[in-house]
Amino acid sequence: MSNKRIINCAITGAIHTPSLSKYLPWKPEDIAQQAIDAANAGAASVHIHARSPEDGRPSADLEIYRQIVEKIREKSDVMLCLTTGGGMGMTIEERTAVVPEFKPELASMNAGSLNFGIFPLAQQLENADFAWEKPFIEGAKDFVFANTLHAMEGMCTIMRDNGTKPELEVYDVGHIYNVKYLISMGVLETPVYLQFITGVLGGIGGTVYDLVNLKQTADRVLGVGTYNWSCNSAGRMEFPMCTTNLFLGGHVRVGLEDNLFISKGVLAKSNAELVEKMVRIMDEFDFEPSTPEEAKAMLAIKR
Ligand code: KMH
Ligand code: ZN
Repeated sequence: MSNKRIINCAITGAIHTPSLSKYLPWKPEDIAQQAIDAANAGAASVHIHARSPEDGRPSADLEIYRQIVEKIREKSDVMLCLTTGGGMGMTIEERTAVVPEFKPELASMNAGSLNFGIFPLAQQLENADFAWEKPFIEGAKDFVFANTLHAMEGMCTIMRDNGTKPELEVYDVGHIYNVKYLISMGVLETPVYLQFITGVLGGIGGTVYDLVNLKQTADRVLGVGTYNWSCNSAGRMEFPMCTTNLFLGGHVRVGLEDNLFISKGVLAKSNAELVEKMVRIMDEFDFEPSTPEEAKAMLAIKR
């Protein structure tokens, strides 16, 4: 087994809000700069969401994406993984428009529907800087993140037609069966790239048992050798889960989208700081971060 592993860095997301950490980037230039710094620290892929430059609210505005994408592409050869998960309340069309527009190497493709139970975060938003933050997070209690089979087939087709590899966001074992269906429909090509997202209330938990369950289900349902996989976990289990996944043969995702802390009670000052910690852990166990070129070869990205 090679000792090279891909570090994916999820820069800002659409869940954490500005008042939860002053280090969460939300202006386009800050999102781009943190992505460039994360790449310089060892990330081969950066996962990008756009936010309003006025108040940090998740945005589907292609002009904001353009500012971010152009700045990163100017300064770095890191792989771009643009979100098509978007943010709560966006339509599938709004979410997917980034793919034909920017033809990124990777785009997230959420592999099923789920409840998205992030509402407990609202307790930390009593004195939020922006009025939208608390109601937005509270709204998650009555929100289903809808990714129907019809929508997923459509999104995969758009990605296939634009030469973008789907990074398949798998939040639970059932989503692996959805991936099998999408392969059988000819809209996904093997080897597929799975991102096991653990620890979201509504999906699978964030424990080693859950990770092994996902891996074993993928081996059985999709077949060994037909997929590559990475993992991440919401909150404090980010580093334990990523470290475990290295030994299973998988890749890792860190970043402020999933986890705001560098250690117990200490906010990470940047995405690069989280990537640097991952690189240190990898080095301790003789793993090496792959370059973007090596990552493309591993994931069979032709662009
Ligand atoms: N924020 C993650 C839990 C996406 O952008 O498409 C989900 C995510 C999905 O990364
Ligand atoms: Zn995301």
